[in-house]
Parts: sequence; C-alpha cells; structure tokens
Amino acid sequence: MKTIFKSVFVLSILATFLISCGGPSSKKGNKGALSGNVAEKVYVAPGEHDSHYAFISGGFSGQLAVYGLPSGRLFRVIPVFSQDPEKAYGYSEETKPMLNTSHGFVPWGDSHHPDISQTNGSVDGRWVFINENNTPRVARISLKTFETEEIIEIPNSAGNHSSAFVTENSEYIVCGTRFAVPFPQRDMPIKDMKGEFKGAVTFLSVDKDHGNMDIAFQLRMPGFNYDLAHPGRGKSHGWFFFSTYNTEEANTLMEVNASQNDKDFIAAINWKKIEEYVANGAGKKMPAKYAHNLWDDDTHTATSTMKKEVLVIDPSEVPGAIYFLPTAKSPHGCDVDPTGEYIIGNGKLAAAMTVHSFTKMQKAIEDKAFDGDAYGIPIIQFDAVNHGMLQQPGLGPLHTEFDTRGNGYTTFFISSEVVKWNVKDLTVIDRHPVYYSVGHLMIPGGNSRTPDDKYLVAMNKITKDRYLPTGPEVCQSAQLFDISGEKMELLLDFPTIGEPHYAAGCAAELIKDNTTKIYRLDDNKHKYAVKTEAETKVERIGNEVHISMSMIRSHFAPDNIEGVQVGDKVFFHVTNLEQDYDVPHGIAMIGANTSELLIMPGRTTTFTWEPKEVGVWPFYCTDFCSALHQEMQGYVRVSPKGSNVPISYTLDDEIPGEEL
Ligand code: RUQ
Ligand code: CUA
Repeated sequence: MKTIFKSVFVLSILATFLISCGGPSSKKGNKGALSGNVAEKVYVAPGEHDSHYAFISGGFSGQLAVYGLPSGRLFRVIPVFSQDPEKAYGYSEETKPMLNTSHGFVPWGDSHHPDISQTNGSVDGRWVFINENNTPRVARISLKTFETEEIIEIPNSAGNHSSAFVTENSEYIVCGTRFAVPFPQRDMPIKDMKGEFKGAVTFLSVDKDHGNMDIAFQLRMPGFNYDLAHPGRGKSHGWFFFSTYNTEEANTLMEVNASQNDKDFIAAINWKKIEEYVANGAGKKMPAKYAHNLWDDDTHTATSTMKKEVLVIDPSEVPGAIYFLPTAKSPHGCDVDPTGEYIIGNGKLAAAMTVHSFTKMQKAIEDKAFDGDAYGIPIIQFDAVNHGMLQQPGLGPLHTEFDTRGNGYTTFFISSEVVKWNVKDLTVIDRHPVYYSVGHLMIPGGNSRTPDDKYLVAMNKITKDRYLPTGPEVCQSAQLFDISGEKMELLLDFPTIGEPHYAAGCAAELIKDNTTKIYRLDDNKHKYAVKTEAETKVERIGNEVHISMSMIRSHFAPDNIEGVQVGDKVFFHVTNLEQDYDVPHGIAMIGANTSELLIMPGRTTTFTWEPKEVGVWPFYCTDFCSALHQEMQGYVRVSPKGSNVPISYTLDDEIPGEEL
C-alpha cells in the first residue's frame, strides 16, 4: 500500500512538473492538467485493471488496437485487414482466406470506424465491426477471442468510408461509398461521370446469435460522395443518416470544384420502410462479385466464398423512404444524439454547424415541405428541418459525440480543439485545445442511447513536439479527457498505432468475464489436429509432406524428421496440447517464406516450408514458454530430390533411425 501511495505521489509531482515546465507546445487552456490529482485519475496500480476498454482503429495499419482507459495502456493489436507476422494472421494456411477478395489476396487495408454491437440501444460487448476503406470490406471481431471472425467485401463501392456503424439492435451495419463510381463498373470517360456514376449505400444484416453478416440490400444512390453516417435511435430508430459531399459531381480539381454548392446534403434513409418494400418484391438481383470470408472456431480455419449476386434497389422504387436534408457545405461527420432527435452535420468548410431536428423532419415530410428534388429524391426545405445552427463554434468541425446530459462534444481540426456545447440551446459551454489537429473523438458507448460519459478520447493527426522524436515519422496520438464536470479536464496523452480514426469503447465488465482462455482440445475439429503425442505423424502424399505435430512444455513431437526432399512442400500442422491459460507456443523454421506461428492452447495451426537446399535444418519455439524453452527445438533432414531416404520421425527421447 505504502509503495502505491508513494508512486502516486511521485507520479503526480512528475506530471505537475512536466506540464508546468511547459514546452513549445504549452498553450493556454492546458490548465486542466495542472490540478494535482490528474496523475491519480489515470493511475492504474500494478496488477489492477482499467475500468474501460477502448478499441481504436489502426487507420493505414489496417488493424484495431485495444487499450485500457484511463491508463492508455496498449493491450493488443488485433490483425484485421493486414497481415501480421506476430500472430501469423494472413500467413498461416488457416487465416490466409480471411484476406481474400474479388481482386485476389489483398494483404493490407485501411481501417477507420470500429463500432460495438448493440442490444436495446446500448453497447453489448459481443462484437466490434470495422470498415476497410480502400478495398471495400467490413470485418467482425469477436470480443471473446479478440480475433477477426468474418470479413465481407462490399461490391459496387469504392472507398468504403461511411461504415461500419451499427443500429440499436445490431439489425444492420451500413456501408456508404466515398467515391461515386460506375455501378456496375464499366469502361467510360471520366468526364461523363455526372449523372452516370452512382453511390452505393449498403445495408449488411447481422445474425442475432452468431453475428454473421450478409448483404441485405444495396441502394443505388445518386453519384455523390457518402462520407460518414450514423443510425437513428430511440424515436428515429429505423432511419440512417449519411453526410454527402461533392453533390456537384465534380471529378477534377476537387478542392475547388467539390465546394461550389453552399449546401450539400445529409441523406435520411428509412431502412424500416425499405424492408417493407423489399418484402413486397422491390429491388433486382444483380450480378456482382464479392468475397465472404468466415472463420470457424471449431476447425480453427477460415473459408472464403465468392458471392455472385446482390439485391439492388433504385431510390425510385422506394418512394417515401429517402430524403435529402440541406446541410452546411461539405459536411464530414454526421452524428445523432442519444435521444435520436438531433442530427448534426459538421460542415468542415462552414462557419456554422448544422443541427437538424428529427421531429421537424417528420412534420416536413408530412407537409411535403420540399425544395425540389435531386435525381427524384425530395430535398426537404432547410428551415422546415433545421433546429438551428451553432454559430462560429471553431474552425473545421469534423465529428461530434454526446454525453447523457444534453451536451455535444465536437472536434475542430483547424483550430485544434474540442468544444462542448448544449445541443438543444446551441450554446458553447467549454472549449479545450488538443495537440494537434484532432479528427474523431470517442465517448464510450458514444454511438448509442446510453453513452458512458466519464471519459472522452480525442484522436489527433499531428503530434509534432508532444513526444520524443523518432525521425521524420512521429506517432499519432490520443488524448484522454475527464468530462464528468462542467469543464473538460485533460488527463493523459498516449500514442496510437497507425492513424486513429474513430474508436469504440465500453465498460470492462461487458467483456472481461466472457473472454476465451483456452481452446478445448476435445472440441478441436481441425483436420490435422492431434489430441496426444501418440497421434502425431508424418505422411508423404506425392511431393507434399504433412507433419501432424504437437507442442507442449517443452518439446515438439516429432522433433526429428527425415525423408524430406528438395522440391517438397512441407506442411507443419501444429497442435498446442496445453490446456492452461496463457501458455502459447511458437514455431519457426529456418528459411520458411512465411511467418512464425504463435499457437494458443488447444489450437491447431499450419505453415508451409519449401526447402531449397539439402541439409539438416532446425526449427524452434518462438515464445519463451518455460525454463526449458531454449530446448524446445528439432531438426528436419532434407535429402536431394529423388533420394531413397524414407520418411521417418522420432519423439524427443528417441534417436533417428533406431527402432522404437
Ligand atoms: S475520418 S477524421 Cu476516416 Cu472518420 Cu474523420
Ligand atoms: Cu514453447 Cu518456448
């Protein structure tokens, strides 16, 4: 106890010193962090747990990072859209199918917006969904195993940016195309895009029990850029809202030509109504090609299926289901408050932020208070839907999250600050600088009816002088605020992986007691699983050699293998026989053109090796698993092609070539 107090004390002195001595980065408004108890607020003593999980997108790393709040400690990087040699994701035979697409194997992705599944309008801690921007995809990650279990590709889309946001009972995940493109793709002059390109807005259904995703339907919207989205909730449940830009449909000199219109739109889509239309036969099945990759936790193996059709709906087929709400120019974020009444458009080039009212929108629709249409979709009169404008709140508004007390928190990229404001009264309450150029922000449960509103995490694009320099490339970062009081209080800076876009968070209780600790050997249905050392074997089938191997502290079985030849393809199918929590073993083979495997207790995983030279080649365990970890090793003898050395193998107490 004494030591804990002491370290808290030392930490707070340190924190006070670091902050008060300032640096080029200290600006006014940093005062919050001067209060002496800040260090205590983020201090999680050794052996203690954080109160919240934060899942922060890895941006151009393609991954998802898991942090604890309030400590800002990084626990795990979950590989999602990019290969990860540390975890053999995308390298092992079992996980390679996860990265299959209609363009073939794509080893990298750009992940932006994680969102946690919901039940009755609250996050439920079952899955995280996250979009991939570049090769349009959505992934589902299990919050039991913290592994990617499913990836589905989105056809007819390009730049899957307004994704992967979840409705309040996880009915749907949405995906809006950032780029308008020919739909379906075809060869045509780019200058003719106007009216010819389209914008796919896709609704993925989610299986209630297993989370499996499927494309329910795809709307062929006008060829605008669909940037961000949020679902309605409470009274607006059943609707989805998307910000659009480039309603000019320009294709060149975009920074000028896509900002001509004074107003762009928020698209309001009544998906419940569309469901009814679909039930009555609306839409057409159109040919498409997209991969659906599914992980099976029984066989520990992923499969990839190429799908061939998608249900496409033209807005003209679903009258009364889609409207455009005029919104201050080039909006980025599109956010809905916890009550579902206010829809906020963050017009990144505008001096004011647009706050629309759902109640007014319904009335306007009833009254047909329209201002013409765009490609047949009614444009609601601005005054008939607008609750009000937040005037001059800052420069470059990007994203807004909410607390349960009626406040919005908006990030301003250009003026580098977070502004707290009252959504109903449209008054600014507090503002706090961030370091620097903030993009998204996250309040745990932010995209739900019940934000858990103690903390706010701001995610910054630029850090310059905030950390020790590491050459020209410096880290991006997150900043943690305490928002329980009237004023926001800056508590902590912590670096992130890749570029953090959005994040999702929730109370630790929702997840930590359900976590998978081991895979039961009895349940292991992998084709090459071995349940005991006695089941291990080596088999030759033509030029393939299949080694069914086991690993346990501190040996491999078999550990000496002979009869392999140059030109063979050797499959190491390795089962970790341990049944204890946190006892993985690894395996790596000299010269293998793939990564090591890191295998969890009870799991079977495979890597391949194509020996190119004769010799006796070692393999070893890569994870320091016991005092005898260094002894956990073996050899493979490689003979010339066509040699008559027979396949033979031994366990670690036998000598090769001797009879058992
Ligand atoms: S983005 S920094 Cu990819 Cu959500 Cu706004
Ligand atoms: Cu097993 Cu080291």
